[in-house]
Amino acid sequence: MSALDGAPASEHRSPVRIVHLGLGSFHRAHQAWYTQHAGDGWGIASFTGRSPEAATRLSTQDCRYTLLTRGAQGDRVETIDSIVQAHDGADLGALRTLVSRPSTAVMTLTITEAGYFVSRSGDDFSLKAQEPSVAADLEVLRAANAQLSDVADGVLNTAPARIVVGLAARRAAGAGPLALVSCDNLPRNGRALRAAVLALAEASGPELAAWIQRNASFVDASIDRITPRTVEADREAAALLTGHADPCTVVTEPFSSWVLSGDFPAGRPAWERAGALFVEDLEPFENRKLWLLNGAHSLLAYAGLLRGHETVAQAIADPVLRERTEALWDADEAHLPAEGLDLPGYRAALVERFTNACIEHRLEQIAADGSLKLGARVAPQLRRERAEGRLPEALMFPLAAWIAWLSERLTGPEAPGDVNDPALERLREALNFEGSASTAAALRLVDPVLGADQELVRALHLFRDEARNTAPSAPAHV
Ligand code: CS2
Repeated sequence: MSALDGAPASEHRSPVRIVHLGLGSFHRAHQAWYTQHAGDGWGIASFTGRSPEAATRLSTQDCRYTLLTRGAQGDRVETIDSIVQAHDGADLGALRTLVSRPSTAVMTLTITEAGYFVSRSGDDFSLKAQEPSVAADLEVLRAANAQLSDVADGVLNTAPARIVVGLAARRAAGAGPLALVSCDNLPRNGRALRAAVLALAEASGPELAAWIQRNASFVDASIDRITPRTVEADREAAALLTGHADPCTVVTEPFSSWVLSGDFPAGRPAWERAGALFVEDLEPFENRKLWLLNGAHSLLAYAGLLRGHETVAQAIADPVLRERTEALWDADEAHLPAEGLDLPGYRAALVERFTNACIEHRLEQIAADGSLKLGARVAPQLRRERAEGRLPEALMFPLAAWIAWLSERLTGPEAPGDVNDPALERLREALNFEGSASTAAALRLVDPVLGADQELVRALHLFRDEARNTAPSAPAHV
């Protein structure tokens, strides 16, 4: 039996029908959970992102792991075994083999906002071909043979390029169409993925790109389940309930949601049995999630860290930040359909989810990659407001707090410099400009149109000091 055949023959494991890229905690708490609860025997082969470590660890325990669900009322544990294989993301051989099997019907992805390398203008996305990691992948694909079968393990940097290699093998094998489901917090994530994959495939030749256009269905999806990084205390809590230690334990909240829009030409699990929703028009759902949940998360992260908080539960319990959050939600609501989304219920549920102190969701974790996240979470509504000539403080506040937080970490001789963002060097340069030029340069990295809006930049620059001054001198743990 080859390693790709999965579990020992003595025990039944589901056959691989899904290939996943991004073997992180969120994948294990979300898509793997839905696939298991669909109950129709679909197995997942999961590939890591940058390092092979998670795959090695999970493989040593047959890819089974404990999911610890922490509600305000208490903990629940269950064993998830829908992931049946775990691989190093650099292992293109395994990827080719699995993607080129006709039985593989779906590819899912959790590669983070930073993994797509696209910029957006209206409904059009284009690949950031100048980014060094993308440019290097384009070069590799250009130089390879038509099937991309000579691209060696470990040479590709980006997930979309790895997908292109997998799809080239599927085409060569005549294995037919499949669906690709993006599970990252980007608006129109399926389209973003399509743009990145097609542009990279073009480098290998027009035939491959044309085949992908005809055979790959790029599904848009809005995904939701708060999944903080697991800490030792979570592993201990899980071990007390299960009676055995599991280093691969994942901790999550009781709430979960998955809304999808698109075709599955080779079939899919009955995810709706586990609560997934299939809709024609995803936009209202994805805007509700990105603007209300993720927008508030970013607000709480930057303003909360400035005010000395460490977790979402601490930040939302701070009356100043609760008021800012409610004001943000009021402003968001003006741009969401009044019918069909149960916005009052959604907001009430968010407060409950954020207040769940059993989930230790670190603000530092959310604060990462702000230059990418804010563009999806607050820029679209703010652009609409600017088109009407308004300067809504409620929507400007998360941006002001972000810039104030960046300036605290990146400027001055004592600056700690601990900012996690792919645009870190450009942010550092931006924040060191004089006066409002610094605000303009930082804002341009989030959204070029907003960054060129002089009136907004002036107002935001003044407001940024106010955001900083809301920080009390001593930590305000509540
Ligand atoms: C968070 C999200 O880290 C972040 O930026 O806002 O990961 C959030 O927890 C999830 O989208 C919840 O579904």
